[in-house]
Amino acid sequence: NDNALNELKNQLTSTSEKTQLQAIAQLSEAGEAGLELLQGFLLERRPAEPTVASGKAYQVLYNAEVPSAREFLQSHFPDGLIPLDGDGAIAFRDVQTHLAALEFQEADRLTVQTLCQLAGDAAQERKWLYFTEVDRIPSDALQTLDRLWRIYSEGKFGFSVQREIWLGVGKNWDKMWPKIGWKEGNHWTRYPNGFTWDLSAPKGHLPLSNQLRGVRVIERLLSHPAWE
Ligand code: UYC
Repeated sequence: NDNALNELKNQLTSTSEKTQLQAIAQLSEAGEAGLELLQGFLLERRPAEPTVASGKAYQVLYNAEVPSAREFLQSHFPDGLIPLDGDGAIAFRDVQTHLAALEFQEADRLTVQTLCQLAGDAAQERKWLYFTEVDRIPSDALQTLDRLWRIYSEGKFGFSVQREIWLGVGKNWDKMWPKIGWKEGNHWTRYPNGFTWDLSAPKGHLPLSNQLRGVRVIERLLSHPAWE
């Protein structure tokens, strides 16, 4: 009813991210009226930086399978919530599309691929990063990838999220792995099916960084000047 919808609409303007996310989840189940409120929310917020809440609202509309919602996004946000242009924009847009669609496994694969592209020809050909190549990845590219992962994951995923956890455990990898679900006891989580490819995953679970060749790549990624 109207009262309940109004209350949810108010909650969208809350300063608490958690309250906003709860309101969005409820609006996503409130039929077309709920989806229309989410559209209004995106338009009102448009001048400001996308947030975890606007990312969620976008994701709900994108996945609603309601033609009017898709048409709204097509006409107002045809390239996703975060406008991407310049060098490498196509790769970032691909990542954005899969994140918006909640296709986290494909987004993860494209993220690694994009990092390799940015790290130079040798890395691109090899299809994995050598740790000395990580510093060549421009800060703004890493920040863009991180932003995409954060806003389409309720703030759960992304390099900066992993970095905070890593700093929180005193840069101790043995403490880090179980926290982000990459290891349990003595057992490494197996790629790809051992990982959790949805938002029920622990904080910092994605994007993945293969540890087969050691921790130096992720160490460089999480110590990159981009995060200072
Ligand atoms: N894999 O176990 N991983 C692969 C992870 C390890 C291994 C890819 C992450 C431990 C092999 C991704 C973890 C290990 C391959 C990840 C993990 C291991 C492979 C695909 C938890 C054995 C086949 C992209 C830390 C004990 C490929 C890529 C190959 C692939 C990710 C084995 C994304 C986060 C130490 C044999 N694993 N990986 O990089 O190169 O190939 O042989 O981390």
